This record gives sequence, C-alpha cells and structure tokens, in this order.
Amino acid sequence: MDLILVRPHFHPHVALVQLNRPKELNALNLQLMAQLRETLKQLDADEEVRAIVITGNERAFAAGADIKEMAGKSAIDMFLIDQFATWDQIRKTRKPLIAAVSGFALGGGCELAMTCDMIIASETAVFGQPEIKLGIMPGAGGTQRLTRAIGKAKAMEMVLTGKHLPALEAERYGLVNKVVPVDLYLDEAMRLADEIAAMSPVAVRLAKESVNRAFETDLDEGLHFERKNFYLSFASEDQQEGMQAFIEKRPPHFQGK
Ligand code: DAK
Repeated sequence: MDLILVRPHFHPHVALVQLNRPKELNALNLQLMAQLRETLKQLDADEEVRAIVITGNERAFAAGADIKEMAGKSAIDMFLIDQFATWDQIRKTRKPLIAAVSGFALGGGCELAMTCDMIIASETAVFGQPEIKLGIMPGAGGTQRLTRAIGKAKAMEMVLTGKHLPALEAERYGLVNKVVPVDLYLDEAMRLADEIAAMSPVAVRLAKESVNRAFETDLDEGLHFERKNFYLSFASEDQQEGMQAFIEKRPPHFQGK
C-alpha cells in the first residue's frame, strides 16, 4: 500500500494518514494521490473523525510529484490525466488537516503540506519548490500558497532558484506552526489534532471555512461570510452545550450537532 490509514486507539477522533513510498522518498505518483483523495473523502464523511493528520516518515514527508512518472508525459497527457481534480478534492476536505512534516517536503510535497490547514515540522524538515530545476514550475498551488504564507520576496527566491527553506526559518516566516525535535513531530501533530477534536465539530468546520475565506475574498466579503457562519454556530446544540458547560463549570461534551 502506498498509503497507510491508522485510527490510533488513544486518539479516538483523529485519523492518521501516512504516505508510504519510503524508497522513493514518498514521491507522489498518480496511484498514491488517488488513494489519498479517496481516503480523505471517506474520513471527511466519517462522523467519528474530527481531525486528520497527514505524515510521511522521518526522512521525507514527500519529495514531490513522481518525476519518473511525469518525465515522458506531454501537455495533452497531463491535461487528460487531470490531476488538478484530485488536488482540488483534497483541498476541499472540510475537516481540519494537519501536516506532520519531517525531512523533505519538496515540490508537490511542499504543496501538499501547504494544502493542509496547519504544519507541524521536525527540526530536520526542509521545504522547497525545486520544480524550476526540472525546467517546469510549481503547479499545485506553490506559487500562490507559498507567497501568501511567507511573502513575495522569499517565495520568489525559492520558486526561481529552487532553494530549500529549513524548518526553523519556515517557522519564522509563518509557513509552519511549530518546530519540534524529530522524535516528537508526530506526537505534537497528534496532540494538536486532539485539541481541535475536543471542540465542537460544527464550530470547527464553520471556523475553518471562514479562515480560508480570508485568502479568497476581500475584507468586506470575508466579514460578511464570517457573520453568516457565526449566526449559524448559534443554531447548533454544541453552542448550547459549550455555554452551559461554562456556566456549570464543567468540561463541554460536543456532539457535532
Ligand atoms: N520523483 C521520483 N523519484 C524520486 C523523487 C521524485 N520527486 N525524489 C526522490 N526520488 C527517488 C530517487 O530517484 C531515488 O531513487 P533510486 O535512485 O534509489 O531508485 C530515491 O528516491 C532516493 O533519492 P536520492 O537518492 O536522490 O536521495 P538524496 O538524499 O540523495 O536526495 C532529494 C534527496 C530529495 C534532494 C532528491 O531526491 C531530489 O532532489 N528529489 C527530487 C525533488 C524534486 O525535484 N521535487 C519536485 C518534483 S516536481 C501537478 C501537481 C504537482 C506537481 C506537478 C503537477 N498537477 C496537479 C498536474 C508537482 C511537481 C513536482 O513536485
């Protein structure tokens, strides 16, 4: 299997998805991407799952799309394969996605990490968009998401030279939420996922949608969207439970309703 799905016993509301082509540094071939798309679709529909962690292994999150698979392709082949549909579907996952990154997150690997909502990195993680060295350019959101995350000057340098960005710098520029020692990156990502999974799934979904809007619209429209989702959160049983639990000085038990 190019992908391993784990439902860890001690994290009842978190799913862990592991990219599993270690010999190829988790190069993202069509088969792996299709499996990822289907797995995320299934997890998105599973009421027990409230947050999803995507990881690779210590050496590589993913070293990019599979160059050997892409090398002989023509523009029309690429058009007909329509990998963008797969990437778009992954992007539309409604539950929170956390990338737990160690080692290489390059090209499509960096783009996949950035498609997630948050990134926890090990000290050994390196991010990069080296497509330019192959005579192409990023195609799965790299020029857009990297620029929004770290600003034009740094993004331009990375995209035009293929230069890597080490974890601590990535954290300083705001690409990464937190950098931890290599033996802790997965635990830290699972801890963050647990923390989110303890919240109201309805409120989390509405809030994720609203934060994402900040990147897609102007301020007026974003505020309008936020207000509609804010009102909607008052239609949930979780809102009643959250506020009642506060008043009764007890932890809330959110049902996602
Ligand atoms: N594809 C295929 N194989 C890869 C690979 C990749 N991206 N990266 C590494 N491998 C393979 C190597 O070929 C090698 O295989 P063997 O020779 O053992 O058979 C094995 O993994 C170990 O790699 P190395 O021997 O090279 O290991 P090193 O530690 O020496 O170097 C490295 C690690 C990560 C610096 C190096 O492997 C490297 O530079 N890899 C390529 C990085 C890269 O250029 N990535 C960007 C690829 S282009 C699209 C969406 C997305 C994309 C395109 C289209 N659509 C929606 C249409 C994305 C494009 C890309 O990502």
